[in-house]
Amino acid sequence: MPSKIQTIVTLLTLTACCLLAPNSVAQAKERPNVLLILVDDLKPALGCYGDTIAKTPHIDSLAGRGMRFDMAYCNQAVCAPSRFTLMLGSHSTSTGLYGLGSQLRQIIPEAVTMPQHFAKHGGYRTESLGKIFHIGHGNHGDPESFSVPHFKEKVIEYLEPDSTDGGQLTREEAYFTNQMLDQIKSLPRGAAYESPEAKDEDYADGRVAAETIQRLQAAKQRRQTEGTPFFIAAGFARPHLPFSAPQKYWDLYDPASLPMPEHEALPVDAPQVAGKRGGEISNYKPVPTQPKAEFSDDLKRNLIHGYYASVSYVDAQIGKVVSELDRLELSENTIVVLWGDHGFHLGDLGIWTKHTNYEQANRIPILITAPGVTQPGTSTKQLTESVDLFPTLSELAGLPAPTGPQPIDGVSLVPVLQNPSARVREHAYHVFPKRKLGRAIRTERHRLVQWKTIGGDDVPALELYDYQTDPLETKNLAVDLPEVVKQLSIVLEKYPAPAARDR
Ligand SMILES: [Ca+2]
Repeated sequence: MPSKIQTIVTLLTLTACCLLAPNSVAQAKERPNVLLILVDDLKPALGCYGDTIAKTPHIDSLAGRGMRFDMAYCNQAVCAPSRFTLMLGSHSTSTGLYGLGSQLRQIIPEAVTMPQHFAKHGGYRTESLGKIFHIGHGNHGDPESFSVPHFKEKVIEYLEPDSTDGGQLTREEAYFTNQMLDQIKSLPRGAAYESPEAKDEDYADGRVAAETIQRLQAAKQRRQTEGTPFFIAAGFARPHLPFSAPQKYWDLYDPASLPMPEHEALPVDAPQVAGKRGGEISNYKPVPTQPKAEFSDDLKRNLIHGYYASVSYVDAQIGKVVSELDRLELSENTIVVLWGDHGFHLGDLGIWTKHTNYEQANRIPILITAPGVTQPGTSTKQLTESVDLFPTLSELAGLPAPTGPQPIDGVSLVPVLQNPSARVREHAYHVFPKRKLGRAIRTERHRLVQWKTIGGDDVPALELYDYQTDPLETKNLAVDLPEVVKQLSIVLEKYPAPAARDR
């Protein structure tokens, strides 16, 4: 038996160790858990964002617990680069990670991603399920980021034999499973949508929700017995194409009352490089394969219906996960974030999917509930970027701010979480690389896009939109409003020269 003095000395030593080691693993028992919910291709087509069509009761309820960000933007409107910006806190122009096939560890071998930062500085056990880092197009995810092997699930998935011409490997399935990448066009196209009588778990997102629930249960046990906080990233694939969702979610909508695109022409006087026709959508049947072909009204309506049905399907899966968090009494010490990796064009400007610098492809939902920090049912119009989540969550968890080695472009949103009027950004910055790189500055009122070859001396092509007078981006006003162009160009000039594409 130790003497009383020995016990007191031991206790004092332990206390001193804790006091001398702020932000250390020793404090892990006090740290909040993190549940990061990532949703593929989710624009703010949600009831909580004022969409009167969307049936999204569970995400709406999640929004009611904390703060909704009304002017949140992704940093690049396509899966892989957008997810890198989130996980690194770095713009793609800072890293060169612009492509679906860009390899993080080849370009920045020692990068410290958000979950790595949480494990290293906070003693977190970090887990990932479903679509987190992009897998496909030559990418294999980032196993280094997590404490345990990734729970991998499908992105492209069909149950109906007709959707795959009787079970053949289709183009997008091949892309997302890293098969036949140099022969994609020789493969048949899969269906753009299907609506079988099926259970939630018959598709990937239902299985990701079920596994996340298991992981939460195990994490609760671990927290109780070992004190280990968790960082769980759960990634859902819908509403990414194909719109494969059980029939019951399609039945939530009356196709006749769905909103059809209001304005289907590209903006007047916009540079050709900025627009988009064909691309990803053309890899699905029955979409016309000619890039300039018109879509029938039926096709447009089915695609819009499929998007909303997929959003409702995902909403139900997220509801199950959040409800389990409550049942396990974890909500009071778990930060919950919902993030869409980029927006989505549903025929507006005649564009489908993403890959542009326009509003619909770049505005995203961000919901943050931080126990003890956010107030229920709050919202903010402060401009926000994906890169901000890494420093924000680090600060909320009492961890040091991220320092790289990758360049950190994000700023902490904690002041905004405490006060929705607090200002941490004057604008949001996002980019999209095509033949030229388009770099955009979005303020509350305007968006300037400058299209220029990386490292080239070509005269930049400019776009300017005024969302107060022209919310649908019908006309490029760059020539009409030279003073605004000048002012926003000065802002853009302050950014570092963009990293090369072929790094
Ligand atoms: Ca995506």
